Amino acid sequence: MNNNVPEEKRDLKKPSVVISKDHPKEKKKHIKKEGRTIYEILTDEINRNPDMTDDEKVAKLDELSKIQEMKVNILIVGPAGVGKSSTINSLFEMNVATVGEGVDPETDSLTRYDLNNLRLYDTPGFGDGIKDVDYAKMVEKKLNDLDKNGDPLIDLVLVILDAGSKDLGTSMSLINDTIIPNLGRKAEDRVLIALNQADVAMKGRHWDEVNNKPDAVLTKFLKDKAESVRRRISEATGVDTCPIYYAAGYTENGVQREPYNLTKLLYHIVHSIPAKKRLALADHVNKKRKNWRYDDGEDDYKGNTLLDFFDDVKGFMLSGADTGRNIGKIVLGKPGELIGAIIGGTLGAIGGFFSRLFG
Ligand SMILES: Nc1nc2c(ncn2[C@@H]2O[C@H](COP(=O)(O)OP(=O)(O)OP(=O)(O)O)[C@@H](O)[C@H]2O)c(=O)[nH]1
Ligand SMILES: [Mg+2]
Repeated sequence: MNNNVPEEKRDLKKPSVVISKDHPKEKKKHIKKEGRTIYEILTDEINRNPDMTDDEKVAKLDELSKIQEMKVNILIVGPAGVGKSSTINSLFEMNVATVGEGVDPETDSLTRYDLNNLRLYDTPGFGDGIKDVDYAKMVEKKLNDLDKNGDPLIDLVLVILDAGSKDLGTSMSLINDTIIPNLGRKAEDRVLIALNQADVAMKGRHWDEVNNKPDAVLTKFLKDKAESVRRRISEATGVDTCPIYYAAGYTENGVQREPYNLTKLLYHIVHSIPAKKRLALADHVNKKRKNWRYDDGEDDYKGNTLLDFFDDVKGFMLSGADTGRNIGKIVLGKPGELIGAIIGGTLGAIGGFFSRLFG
């Protein structure tokens, strides 16, 4: 395969569907729901900043336009029916990834969703319909695609596994024999393993319906599972990953299961993306507040996600001023207030944007 040709110049064999928010219908929805994009807010803030000279403004706007060109590319892989499409739909503001209800793999070839600078590649599930070897080839090819700077195109591979599955053999082979070897050095920075369907991992038992979380028995089961996956990858490849468990949630016959630990999943995704590119995700975080309500409480995932986004904006707007994480630690738990307080004054619009991030 020719790895030296940038993706943009190559014919993608299976881009099949590119659903873009530039489509007039989508655009209307996008603007109505999200208001100004973070890039538009930053442009206004720069133009209005009384403390900057015209030359400084031009330089900052130039820098911003470079940031705006940066794409984040996330490849989502996992077995058939594990909840890849449901996960995309829960995380991001996009009701376009089809969610399967029948027995056939719903997503039958690589599907790319363009949400402005955020590009999500949803794969069909392996195991059914598509042969494991063909699936591995498709993943390998994508991992060897380069962007226009000659860097690897894929910023992050999100591997979704079934938290309840006893046999993870095929998934382990895909991770150990295909994904990690094709990520090169520091593979652990570009792969995230997430165990979905935590709610039904013990066939629906031990799920606390009232508080939408696993009870102590199921929590132990899930932690053991995550640890076992971590160990199997580490032993086979020497790469240390940090598998997490969550539930993407579902709606079925009017019954709704709200997501669990989606906050943790988003935090790990944002944190894995290079700081300069993170803003690409900020515009598309799902605004449904209930999606972000339940997690294991082991950390302030929402606050930390905001700080990660903020780190980026701070670096860009205040170049060098250190108002970051130390202050963050003090006020953590009230991320909206925190961001507003730190940014304050002229950058208030940005604070407002981030305080509304999770609906
Ligand atoms: N109980 C439960 N069901 C889920 C969860 N996430 C997804 N599902 C259900 O699992 C089924 C498959 O979900 P999809 O999102 O279509 O899975 P997929 O991995 O994209 O499937 P393919 O594209 O066919 O490989 C649907 O019925 C979802 O509602 C979850 O966290 N808990
Ligand atoms: Mg799917």
